[in-house]
Amino acid sequence: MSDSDNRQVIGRKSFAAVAINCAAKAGEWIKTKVGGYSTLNHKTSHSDLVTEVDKGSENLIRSLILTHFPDHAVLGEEGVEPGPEASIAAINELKDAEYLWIVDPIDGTTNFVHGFPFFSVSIALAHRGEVILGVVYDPSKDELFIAEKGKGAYVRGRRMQVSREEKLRDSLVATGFPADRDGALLLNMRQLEAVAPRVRNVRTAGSAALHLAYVAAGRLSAFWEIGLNSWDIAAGALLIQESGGVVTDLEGNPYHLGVRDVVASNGAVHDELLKVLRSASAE
Ligand code: 2AM
Ligand code: CA
Repeated sequence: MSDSDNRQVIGRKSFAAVAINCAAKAGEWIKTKVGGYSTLNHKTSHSDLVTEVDKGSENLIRSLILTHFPDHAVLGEEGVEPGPEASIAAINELKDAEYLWIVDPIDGTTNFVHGFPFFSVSIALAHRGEVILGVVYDPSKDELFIAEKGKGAYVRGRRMQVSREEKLRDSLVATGFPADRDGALLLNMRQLEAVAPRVRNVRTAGSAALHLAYVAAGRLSAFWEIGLNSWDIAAGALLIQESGGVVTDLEGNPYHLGVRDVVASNGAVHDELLKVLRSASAE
């Protein structure tokens, strides 16, 4: 490596430092806007919301990333047309980029709009299709969850470990109610009907990224949701993998950037949960 290359590397911030900076800055700003947003628009349905704060947060994150890494690609929720087709096309187009940042500027916009303090900023970095860095920041609790591939996952400076439940009957499980009321929501209701009697209890708090972070931290045994987008899942999936858990699609295939129907768990209850979910899909 030449001297000039060396100087560049030394002067560069690490990927993790940039991700933390982006999530913290955006999160703190979002928190000041709870109850104070001015424009509320609907995307695919009456329950699929977006505000100017989602867009401002994404702009802030995008410009910070590109300041440090002008050659990297950035995929953000607000840069993609609403609806599953555009989301699938966007990730397909970008997934093989050398470096791709995948950003959800507010995950849990409905909660943000209602002042329910469970929303997050989710930022992942993929290298040729593999997630190598994930940050989920919860500004309401000032909790930052971070994982780097092969280096573990941390919250508040402590290494995270998934929970130890071995059976669904001892498990606290979360799901999310999809915005697609005529399709995904109906299947989700059948799944809920199958899962609820078999677990200790079910939670549905409204931010997929934060639910995934909670599985990583051992606060939830498992989480599933259907019809999600890459930016809801990418960072949280790495948090779980680096905390000893398992992330798959509904069929049990390992997580990849194209997964939309996600099942995530501590590993021990994974097969049991998949079986129950499959029985509901088959009905
Ligand atoms: P969002 O707030 O970034 O939109 C709630 O069940 C979870 O589903 C949240 O993570 C939310 O992310 C996501 N979500 C909401 N509407 C959605 C839609 N139309 N398609 C996919 N995911 C959606
Ligand atoms: Ca969002």
